[in-house]
Amino acid sequence: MIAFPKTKYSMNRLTGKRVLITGASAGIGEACANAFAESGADLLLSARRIERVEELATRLSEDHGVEVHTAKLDVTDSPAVTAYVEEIADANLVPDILINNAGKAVGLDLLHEGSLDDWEDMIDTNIKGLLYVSRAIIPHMVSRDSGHVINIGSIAGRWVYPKGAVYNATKFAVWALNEGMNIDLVGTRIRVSSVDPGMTETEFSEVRFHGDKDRADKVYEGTQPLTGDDIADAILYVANTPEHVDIINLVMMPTQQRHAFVLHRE
Ligand code: 8X3
Repeated sequence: MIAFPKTKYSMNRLTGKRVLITGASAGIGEACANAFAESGADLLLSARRIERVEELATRLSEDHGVEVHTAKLDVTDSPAVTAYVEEIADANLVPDILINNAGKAVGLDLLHEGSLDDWEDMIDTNIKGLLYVSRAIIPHMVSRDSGHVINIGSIAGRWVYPKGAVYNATKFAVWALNEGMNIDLVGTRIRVSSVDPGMTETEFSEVRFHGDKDRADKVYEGTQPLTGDDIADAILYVANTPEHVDIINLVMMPTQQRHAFVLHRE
């Protein structure tokens, strides 16, 4: 096999970096944990489902020799987020890269028929959770004048689709917060990026449909969605760019999708 020469285009700038990933127990978060560990980055993995995160951590530290810390964390619990970040700061584990991944869609309903519980869940996780974690971590990045925040947005934050309004609103908020963080951090060396996927097959649809797997499977029928690994690959690219480069938004969709309303099914 021919080994490709290491050029500036294939340089790994992630080895030895510390990456904090929220919602790391499954889907895009888990795929990011795999991808960053493979690149030699140390990890801070958090999720509500601690057993899954601990299993993942054991496997990644054995396979890649990286340092992995885990925490049971619900990003909607503001005091818990503050305490967690104080703990990692005290232990000198402030991350170089924060991946604000924890997020969800719950329910798909006409606005006037929507469930308030579903709304609270999405708003608390996708907007307030992202804010709590960012508010706690970014000051540490500011005092070091280095860091990179990567927010997981969605094409749902560009186009509103029927029955999706509240989920759409939360992802429009991520778009706005990503832009706001960028503006407010100008003059620092802290970069802020969003990666905004279209149709991606993870637990996303099962969660949206309250565990109805058949209904979730139908979302992806006859088409080839993105996978968590596809998104992780893009996030790795965004994180690995040189320090003077800030990718503000990276929008990605399956080749069979070109817009929230334009999807090819076989
Ligand atoms: C996931 C993409 O279009 O299903 O956020 O909302 S979409």
